[in-house]
Amino acid sequence: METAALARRLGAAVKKAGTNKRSGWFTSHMAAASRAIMERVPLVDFTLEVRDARIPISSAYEDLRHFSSSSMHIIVLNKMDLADRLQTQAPKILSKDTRGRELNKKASDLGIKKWLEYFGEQNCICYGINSHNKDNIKVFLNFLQARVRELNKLGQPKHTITMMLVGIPNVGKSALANSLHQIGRISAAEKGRLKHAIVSPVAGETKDISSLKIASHPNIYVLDTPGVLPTEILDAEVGAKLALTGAIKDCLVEEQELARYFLAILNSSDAYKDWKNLPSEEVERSSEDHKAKLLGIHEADIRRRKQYPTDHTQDFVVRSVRRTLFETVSSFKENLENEEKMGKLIEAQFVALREVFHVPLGSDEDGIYKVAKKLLNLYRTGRLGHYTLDDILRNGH
Ligand SMILES: Nc1nc2c(ncn2[C@@H]2O[C@H](COP(=O)(O)OP(=O)(O)OP(=O)(O)O)[C@@H](O)[C@H]2O)c(=O)[nH]1
Ligand SMILES: [Mg+2]
Repeated sequence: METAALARRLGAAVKKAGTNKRSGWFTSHMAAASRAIMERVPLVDFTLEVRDARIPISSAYEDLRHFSSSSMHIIVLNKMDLADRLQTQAPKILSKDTRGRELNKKASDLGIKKWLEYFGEQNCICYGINSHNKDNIKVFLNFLQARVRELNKLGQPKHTITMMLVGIPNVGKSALANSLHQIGRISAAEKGRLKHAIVSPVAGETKDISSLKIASHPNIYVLDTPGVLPTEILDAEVGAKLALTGAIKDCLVEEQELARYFLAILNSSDAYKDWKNLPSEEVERSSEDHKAKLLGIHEADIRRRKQYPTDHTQDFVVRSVRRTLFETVSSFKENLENEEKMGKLIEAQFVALREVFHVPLGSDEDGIYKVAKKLLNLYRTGRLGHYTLDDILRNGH
């Protein structure tokens, strides 16, 4: 199938980029960070392994594979808002402690979802969150404090607890550290300046280990660490998924290839079917003009509004992209299981999207690159559907 073929091609590019000593993704900096992290594992009270909820298996932190079923190791599936909602849902606890059974049952009663169940079956403590959601973070903080109370019951109570956030690049470790720090400190009514870990959509932004306080009585600190990838990514499909979700810098693979891979995923999914009843562009434009007139907005203002990009224009673009993707896939009558046919549809989509994104007719390569970048940006911010790219059945072990 075309999706698999594109994944293999992309995965091969990822593998090749990794082995390049000067410009690859496994830098000497990453090697040093990996050593520093592993030295700290025995010293901290908990390790929170942050993974990307869109790829719960492919985003594992290799060095910690053997620790994952320890009660001091918690797998945090972050970016739940971007993953398939039918597979991962609101945060629910699956714990293997003495109360684990009860929590497990409660979770499955609520229809909780296959990934959390999967990790529960592997005897792993797993938690799903969206680091940008305050309510999520509050519940997660309570969960962490409950783990600390449990730990303190086991031995001499500790007044200072450390939790180290580890993970591959770009999974949201720093964003999570900041949210826990902001919310934890506010609820503890502590004064003093808030710290800020650098958060960036580009992988590999955190360079050093830093500590942020997230609770008092007992004092709990999280350590934010740089993202680390394995020295080699042997599985091409894993490499492709890491590149698409942003764990590997885009400049190391081609954006065009990433966008093609995304389109193949979208075309083989059901997500686009939700965009069936979007109003046509003409209807949308005339209703906008009508609204503006009712509000007494002058014609010249309407023109000016259309000229400058605002959030409103952005929404308009998102709807046009969705409409275009829906129309191109649903009117395509050939077999998408066939690699060549899928390729044909994807190229037609690039042409159609060029118009939607107003990419001027320049050189073909440049135009495709611009469309690819814009499309990837919309996908990565969750505006073109929610996809979980890993599969339990195929990867289950
Ligand atoms: N939609 C969504 N985006 C998130 C979430 N958490 C983090 N992000 C975004 O993901 C990107 C990466 O976040 P970071 O916190 O810098 O990731 P990191 O793991 O610290 O990355 P490195 O320091 O490079 O290893 C940023 O653009 C964040 O805004 C989330 O739960 N949902
Ligand atoms: Mg970071």
